[in-house]
Amino acid sequence: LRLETDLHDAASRNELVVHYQPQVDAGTGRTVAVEALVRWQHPTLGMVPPGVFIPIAEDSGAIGEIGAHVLAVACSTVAGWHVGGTPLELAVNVSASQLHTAGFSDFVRLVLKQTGLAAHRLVLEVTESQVVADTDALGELTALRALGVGISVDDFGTGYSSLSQLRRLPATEVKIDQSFTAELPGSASFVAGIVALAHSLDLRVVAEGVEQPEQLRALIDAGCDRAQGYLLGRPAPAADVRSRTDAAE
Ligand code: G
Ligand code: G
Ligand code: MN
Ligand code: NA
Repeated sequence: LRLETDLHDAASRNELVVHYQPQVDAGTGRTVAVEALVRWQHPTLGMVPPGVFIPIAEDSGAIGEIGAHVLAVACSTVAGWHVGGTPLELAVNVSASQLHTAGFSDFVRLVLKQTGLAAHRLVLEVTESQVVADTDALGELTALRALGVGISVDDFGTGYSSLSQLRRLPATEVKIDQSFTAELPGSASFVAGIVALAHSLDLRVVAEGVEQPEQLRALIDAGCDRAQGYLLGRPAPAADVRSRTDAAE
């Protein structure tokens, strides 16, 4: 209950910190995107991880304000980032409850306009199980897609969605869940099957949780497009990531 009360003020008190984790192109090894991952610097409890407070924020309704804050901060931070002259893309996690907020896609359009981040550089990550059977969420995702924003299916393969449900999602990308990556280089044919399925639906494939060189090798061999994980870079504050991107050129 304490956390829930404090959460409502976390954004306005500047206690939310956004970290960024690189996503690299499987072919070139170059960083092409970053995923924004929020942390909560609580005044007395210290760093509270999102796995703890995001579910509480979803239940209490604080997720609307927190999500809006993360999106605005991440877009304005990443707008000027580029590697080798190519602007970086930005992935931001979005809860289904945010998609239910009236005017969410209008808010996204406003943030893009105010920060100067082109719509095609933004990818919103949604969890398959949260949105797949949710008509209102699907409608909002379609509106976002129409803006030019990418839609990524996070934790892909861990839900129980049917393929026909997945085909109805206006998605542009899937993220192979880290539980599958962890089994590599075993299960390589299973992952290759996921990649082939996603490509047949014209979806880009990002693998999460890449920790070992053998896993990266197996993912490249499986035709995966992008990779993300501790091997390629841990989530870090903006200043650290920035020094590894355009300043490093
Ligand atoms: O960074 P970490 O691995 O601890 O993230 C744990 C979970 O929190 C992940 O499932 C991630 O999707 C979620 N998460 C991180 N940042 C955000 C955010 O800004 N909004 C939402 N809705 N979820 C987030
Ligand atoms: O669910 P989502 O994909 O949004 O969350 C990503 C989570 O995975 C974050 O909490 C992030 O800190 C974590 N993460 C990122 N890379 C790795 C990795 O290589 N290994 C593990 N175990 N976790 C990772
Ligand atoms: Mn994610
Ligand atoms: Na994930």
